Amino acid sequence: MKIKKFQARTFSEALVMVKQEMGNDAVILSSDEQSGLRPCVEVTAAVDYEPQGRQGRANQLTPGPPARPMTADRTVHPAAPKGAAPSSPRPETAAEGESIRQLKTDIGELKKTLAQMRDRGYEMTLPEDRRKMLAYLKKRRIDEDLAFGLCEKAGGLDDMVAAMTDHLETCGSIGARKAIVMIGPTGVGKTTTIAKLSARAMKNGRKVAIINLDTYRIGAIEQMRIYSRIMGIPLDVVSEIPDLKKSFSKFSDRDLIFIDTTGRNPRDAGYIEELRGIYRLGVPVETHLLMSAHSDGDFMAESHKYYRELPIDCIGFTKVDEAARFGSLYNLSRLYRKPVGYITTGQRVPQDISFPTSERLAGLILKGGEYYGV
Ligand SMILES: Nc1nc2c(ncn2[C@@H]2O[C@H](COP(=O)(O)OP(=O)(O)OP(=O)(O)O)[C@@H](O)[C@H]2O)c(=O)[nH]1
Ligand SMILES: [Mg+2]
Repeated sequence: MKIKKFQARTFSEALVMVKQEMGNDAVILSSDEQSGLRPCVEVTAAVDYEPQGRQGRANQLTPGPPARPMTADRTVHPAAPKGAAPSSPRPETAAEGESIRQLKTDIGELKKTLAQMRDRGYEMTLPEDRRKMLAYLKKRRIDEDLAFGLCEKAGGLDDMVAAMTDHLETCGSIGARKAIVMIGPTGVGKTTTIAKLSARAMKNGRKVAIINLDTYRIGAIEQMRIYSRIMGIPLDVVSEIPDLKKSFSKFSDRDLIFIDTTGRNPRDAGYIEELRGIYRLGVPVETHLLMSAHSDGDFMAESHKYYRELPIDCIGFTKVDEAARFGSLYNLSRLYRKPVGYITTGQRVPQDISFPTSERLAGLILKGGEYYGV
């Protein structure tokens, strides 16, 4: 076990130093705040040191003849020709095999316990009021790392709203480019949001058109046909990305063209590559990624791996009215480092959409739906 003291200006800085030097498995043993002319924090951390990685450590702990590599027992056939392996190991006895399995289970348990201790250890380094704040943030589903950053600077709830306001960026306006493509997982509300945004744009005197890009050929265009008919907006349906160009020419007299895409699982092979084709057409396109505020946090974070390959300009959060916690809005806008364009708060077209300031957004995330009126 390696034990070391770290000194830094803040706990976060000290924790970053611990992580950098000792890795994620480090455990905080103690912490101390030192006042004076140069106030600082001192954190003592420990790590169960593993110079050769997991396998190396398992070998060290394995009973039996010294330096007998466990992997050789499994990978070298007893009948292998001489010289095929560095040494010819004797087969593992049943009792040895059982004790190795037991040791592996114990090590797994130990690692889990260490990880829990580490998380609790980080928390324990905080003064009481900040610990309460951290619990408040976690309850609102704000990612732990971000929560640490927030409660380090903030004294009370209003300070936290102010700190979060500084971190959150919102779009001043949308539709700066001629075309807006709406992407996002299935059923998040892409078509409905386009209807809402189109209605607003028309109210502001802009001439709008809609293209339904149905490359998956699921034929789900009826909903959009109805919206376009009611609002008197021309609609084109395209099933191959290169054909988009023809639609763009057709709508050359329009100020704004919305492109509705078919919802797909971002993990689907080829989906993101297919969307990339849009940007090769040489038409100025603004990309809006829609995410449902009540989606599973893990799925949202995982889908970032795929969507980040696209030139996203802003994020729209839908179904805010159905969410109980709003931490994902903060987590995702920080993860993508993109501004929030709008939030949608219901099924009604066109009214259930709003364009909050960073401060109102921070209020929603930290104080809840009642504060925002949803
Ligand atoms: N509660 C609530 N429902 C919404 C909101 N936005 C959309 N919906 C509903 O969500 C459902 C799916 O909306 P769509 O607009 O069809 O979603 P989509 O992303 O176009 O779906 P796919 O094209 O199938 O991927 C519909 O029943 C919408 O009325 C919202 O802000 N709040
Ligand atoms: Mg749709």
